[in-house]
Amino acid sequence: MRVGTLVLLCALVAVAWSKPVWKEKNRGYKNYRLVRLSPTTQDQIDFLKRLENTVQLGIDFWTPSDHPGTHNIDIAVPPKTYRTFIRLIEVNKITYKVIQEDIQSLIDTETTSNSKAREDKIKSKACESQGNWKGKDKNKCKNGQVAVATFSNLATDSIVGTYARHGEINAWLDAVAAESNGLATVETIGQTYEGKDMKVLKIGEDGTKPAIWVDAGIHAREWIAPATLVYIIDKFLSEYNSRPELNKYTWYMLPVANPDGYEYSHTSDRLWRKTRSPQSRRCTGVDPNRNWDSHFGEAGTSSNPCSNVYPGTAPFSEKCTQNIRDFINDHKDRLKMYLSFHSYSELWLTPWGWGREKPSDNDEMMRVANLGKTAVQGVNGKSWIVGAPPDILYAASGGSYDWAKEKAGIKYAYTFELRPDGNASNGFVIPASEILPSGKEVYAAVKKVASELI
Ligand code: 0X9
Ligand code: ZN
Repeated sequence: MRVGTLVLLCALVAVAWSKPVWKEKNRGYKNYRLVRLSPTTQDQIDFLKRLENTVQLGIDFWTPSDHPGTHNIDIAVPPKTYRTFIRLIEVNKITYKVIQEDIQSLIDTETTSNSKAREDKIKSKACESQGNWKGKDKNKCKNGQVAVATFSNLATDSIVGTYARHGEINAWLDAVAAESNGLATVETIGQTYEGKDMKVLKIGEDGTKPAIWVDAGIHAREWIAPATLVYIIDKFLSEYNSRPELNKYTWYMLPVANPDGYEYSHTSDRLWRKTRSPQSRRCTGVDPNRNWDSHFGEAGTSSNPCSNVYPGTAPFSEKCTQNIRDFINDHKDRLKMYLSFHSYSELWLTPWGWGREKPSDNDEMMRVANLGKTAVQGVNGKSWIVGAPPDILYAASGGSYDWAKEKAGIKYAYTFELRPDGNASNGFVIPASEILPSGKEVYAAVKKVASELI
């Protein structure tokens, strides 16, 4: 037995005696560190793969271990197991750096930024009938009246630029559809495991035009993704009719693809990723981006129900993936493109996610993706990386966009990893001030690629 493995086993026995970290309720992240590792040898990568399956340590790989080549691997580590973790890393001679001392402080900053964004929205709304708000950090409307912010009325007001709750997003979809003069309608495509409505906004007429599907928030904790899609929906509602590249399609937009997980990430655990269906005596949830019927259970998955990349017992074991599958199957003859928004790393992921093989139309996939990348760059100068996950990220099977292309036959299928970039030290937890810049760059990309599909 190698020394690294022996130390790992001893550490696990020690950790097993203490209270398991995954059982915490209303989980906080005080003194959780984000540690960036730079493995250089295959042995080190193999060791990290074993570590990734060691759920007892309570560590959370923000970047999976089979990230190829020279990339960093970021891991959130609880204070309780930090010393054990570092000992394991040092025994295996892996270079590391602590890039965040306290993940809870990131969460707190994000919460404050979101409260501020919500308050600004409400003040702006409160002033609308009185001659407009004076702007950021002001409590007055332009006519001198006080702008009163009450948090009760955000649901049907504009939520653009905020991290809204699932109920608020659903209420907003209903409200914008009602005000759209028939341009948009809401369709409930089913309920989740917990009974939440999954609402899709359809923009444009049904039944005749080719169509494009966009979803966000398959992973619960990737809040920038639903917020970016809400921004894009808002832009569509004002620009669809005047932009030929938009109005030649009917668009189906699902801002929260995993509502149970998304709500749980708001109420109980900011870093929750999976669904919320019970999987074993101790562990809850399936990775909904491993739950699709495309190379199910192969690369980038774990058979441990406690793992963040547990694919479930069978393809489409989850209600949320079933509902999307059924809707897409019902519309697949008209669907030209499938887009799925995730975070983070600023990547434009092309098919396939499951392995290094390339689709026969890979050149066309890459052509359109590179045009999208250029459009993103034109907005805020962000330089996204284009490519297939096994080449630029890591192989992951059972993913939604692979299924959309392979099984539903949708020619253009992409996954986006939104802000921040892979070198950032805040990952999934970014201030609400990033929502509008993210929305603008992704909207530019979506418009561009819509004009290029053949
Ligand atoms: O691991 C994932 O599911 C995605 N990354 S994330 O950090 N958002 O979790 C990458 C998905 C790439 N797509 C597939 N491999 N299907
Ligand atoms: Zn994701």
